Amino acid sequence: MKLYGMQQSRSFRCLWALEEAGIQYEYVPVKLRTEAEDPDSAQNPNYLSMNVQGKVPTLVNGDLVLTESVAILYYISRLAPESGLLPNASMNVYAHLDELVAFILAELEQPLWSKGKHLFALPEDQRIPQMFETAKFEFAKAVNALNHLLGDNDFAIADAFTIVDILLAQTFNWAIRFEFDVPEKYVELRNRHYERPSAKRAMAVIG
Ligand SMILES: N[C@@H](CCC(=O)N[C@@H](CS)C(=O)NCC(=O)O)C(=O)O
Repeated sequence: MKLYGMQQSRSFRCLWALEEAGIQYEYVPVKLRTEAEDPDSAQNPNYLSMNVQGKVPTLVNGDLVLTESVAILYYISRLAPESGLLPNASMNVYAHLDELVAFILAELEQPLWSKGKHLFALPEDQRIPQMFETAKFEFAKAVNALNHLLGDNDFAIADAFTIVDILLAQTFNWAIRFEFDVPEKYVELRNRHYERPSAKRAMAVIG
């Protein structure tokens, strides 16, 4: 299995899950915003044939090619059910897990990526720096909603570490790097989960 990725990107969540699941893999670094002639570029035709948007991450396992980080997280979890990354739980617990995954992507991550796009990812003539304040406002609203969705446990779902904890920790790490206002309890959440040996191994791989 190969994971194509890049530092400081959503690739980390997939690497972390691979390490947590104990699955053998090869990590292939990809470069963004370099010329298509560069064989390591996400714009190189070989890479574009796997990931039409020229984004990271991409997971390849035999004939299977996945280009959405959350689909990759679910796939890894199902390959290694003993990891508990997806718990053996009731319908209601699963419904809550799916709700949190959707919320993290659609509400919590969205303002972070909006800021990233308008800071560096979009072509310069498409960037609107005035939206940074809007992103801050939206992030604060999402954090407030999250306070109501999460309990007071060490883990988001039941009593064990799952893909939701990976997503939360990485999303708050991203928010801290992008200088959003992150309440202390979510800084602590990030710190606690990033102390896991699997996170440290993934960090060492991604560089
Ligand atoms: N929905 C995708 C988003 C992938 C994505 O946007 N990746 C960013 C890095 S975190 C990227 O490759 N950006 C390159 C670009 O926008 O040019 C996922 O979750 O995997």
